[in-house]
Formats: sequence, structure tokens, C-alpha cells
Amino acid sequence: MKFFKNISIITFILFFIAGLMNLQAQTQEYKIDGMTFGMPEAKVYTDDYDGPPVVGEYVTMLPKLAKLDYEGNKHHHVRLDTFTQEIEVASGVRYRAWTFGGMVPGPVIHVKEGDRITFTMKNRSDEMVEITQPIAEMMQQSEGQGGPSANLEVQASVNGSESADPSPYLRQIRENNYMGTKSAIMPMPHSMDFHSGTVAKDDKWRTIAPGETIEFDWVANYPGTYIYHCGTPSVLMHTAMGQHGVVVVSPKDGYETDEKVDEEYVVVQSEYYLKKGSGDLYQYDFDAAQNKRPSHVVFNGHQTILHDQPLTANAGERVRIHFSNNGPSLTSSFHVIGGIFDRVWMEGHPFNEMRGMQTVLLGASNSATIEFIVPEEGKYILIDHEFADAEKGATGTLVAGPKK
Ligand SMILES: [Cu+2]
Repeated sequence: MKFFKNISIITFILFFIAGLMNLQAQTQEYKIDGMTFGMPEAKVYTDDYDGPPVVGEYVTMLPKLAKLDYEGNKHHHVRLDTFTQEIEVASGVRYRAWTFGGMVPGPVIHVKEGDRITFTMKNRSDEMVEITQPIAEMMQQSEGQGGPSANLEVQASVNGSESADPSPYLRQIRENNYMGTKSAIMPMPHSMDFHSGTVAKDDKWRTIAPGETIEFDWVANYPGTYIYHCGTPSVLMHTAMGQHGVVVVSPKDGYETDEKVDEEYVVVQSEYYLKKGSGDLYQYDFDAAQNKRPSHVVFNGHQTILHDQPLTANAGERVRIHFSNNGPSLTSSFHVIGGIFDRVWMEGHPFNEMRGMQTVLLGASNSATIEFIVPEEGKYILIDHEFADAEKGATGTLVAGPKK
């Protein structure tokens, strides 16, 4: 009897060790050329979180980019929930968008090369999510459920300051809701694919059902500006419906011109494929999307936003724009009328430098960090020099004041 008992204990210990080894195999990180690979397995779970749908101190609304106010590297905790919002994309054109964080494109996430990001996303497409109420109210609502307040406390303590705003993005939407967002429900499976991450897609980018949450880590191994988008089929439809945004990964040693930059902006080009629906709302046009015939090609999600709210600078200043062509399907020939790009870093990597460019050609999901010196006081038009796209909306304005 005692013999059998010992055998069962030994068997149990062997299984326990095997289990540990297996766990280790899944979470073993390794370095190549200073970069980190081998992220832990993604977690997928269900909870009753109904707090702020966007959390992250360095997460902002286009065309803003958060300042990175820390030395060395940082471990970020970022939440971007995915949910439906009715939005305006041009005067009189509204549709029910599938969003990351409530607008199209989604928020700009700013990190530094080498930073680690713990990312959380709940699929709330089956829920009315309100993004215009004060964050304190959202926290109160979900009080006692553990998730959100705990998450935000972690955020504040990670930031090392009690007063850090856990979600500047939500505050910015409340102050400037140019899409006139309204909650809506359209239950749908979704996923998140960060081009800035280097991971196994069948694990981290996996599709989650309405009500589910996914959590995974990635390390920003390469500097540059990277699209993120939903990777759930039809990827064309999910991206065109609004599920895309950018991550800006600043190089750890900076760009050569960092000290000389006066204004820094983020501009994203993308297409909508919409047709008039039965009511007042527009809806997705499958044929147009398949045939690459967009109804609107826009900067920062709205046909006139960069004219209604132009970028600003002064004569003689150096302006940096992180420009991303999020597609989903067309190329962009980005140009600023009256300016020449002093520097262009293709994909935003400081080694990919070009100088004196008039136009930057970007395929779908390509980006560039560009700089130009504002020559004199006046208006400068940002434009996709593929004029058919410009006439569908891919233009914006930079208003330059006098030389200081
Ligand atoms: Cu999706």
C-alpha cells in the first residue's frame, strides 16, 4: 500500500515539474541584438469591466503626440477597448463605425524603442459605450468591480505621480468631439494586430468574441510609426469600418534634429467605402471596397477636420509630422504645397534617411517621419498628390504665423 502511495506522490511531483517546464517554455524571453523576443502567452478571459475604454498616459487623440517625459525605458499599461460608435466622417455623412477607443482612426500610442507594453482590449461591441462622460464618473460606475480602478491605480503608481491623467485621450475627446460620437451596438468578433509588435499572430492577434478580453505583452523593438488594425476576416472590411490607428515608437537615441523641432504632429491617411443606407446613415459598400473605389479618402478620419482645425506653426520653424498611410488599400503620395521635406525617415527609422523630397510615396501600412521648415507666414496645404484621392478629401491645412 505504502509503495503505491509513494508511486503516486512521485508521479504527482513528476507531472508538477513537467508542468513547470512547459510553463517556462511558453514564457521564455530571449534577446537578439538587444531586442526582446518570446512574449508570454496571451490571456483571454471574461469579466464585467465597464470602466474607461481607453487607459494610458501616453495615449492621445490625433493629431497630438504625448511627450515622453521619462529617461530610459518604461513598462506601459495600455487599454484600448473595441466598440461601435456612430460618427461623422464628412459633412452630412455618418455611419456606425467599428472603433478602437471610439473614433476613427483610434488613439495614437506613443512609446520609446525598448519599452514594454502590457496591452488589454475588451470586445465591447455588444455594449453601449459612452466616451464623453468624465473619467471620474466612469470609474465610479465600475467601482467595486475590481478591474478599472485597480487598473488606473496601477497606471498612476507606474507613472509615479498621483495627478497623472490616466486617460488624456478621453479628456481630449470630451473637449473636441469633432466626429459627434454616439454609442451604438453591433456585436462582432474583433482582434488587434500591432505592426509595432513582433509576436506570433495566432496567439496575440487572435480574435475574441463580444464580452471577451484579451491581454498580452509586446516590446517595441524597432523605432518608427506603425499601424495597428483589426485582423479578423474580412480584414479589409474591419479596417475600412474604422479599426485602425498608429503607434509611434520614438528611437531610443532620438533623431538628429530633435533639439530643433518646434511642432510635432501625427497625420493618418485612410479610406472609407460608404454608400447611402436606408435611413440617414451611410453603410459599408462591399463592391466599392473590393474594387478600391473609396467614397472618401481622408486625413485623421474626417474629410475636413484638418481644414476646420488646421495644424499651426510659425515661419522659420521646423515641423515634424509622423505620417502613416493606413489604407486599407490605396497608396499615398504625400506632399506639402509650398514646402520641401528637409528630412524624411522612411517608416520613421532614423537609419532610413532621405533629404530634399517633394513627395513621399507610401503603400498601404507604410509610414514616414517627415520634417520641413516653414518658409514664411501663410497657408500650406497637406495633400495626397494622387489628385483623385485629394478630391475625395485627402487634404489638410497648416497655418503659419509670422516669424518669431
Ligand atoms: Cu474587427
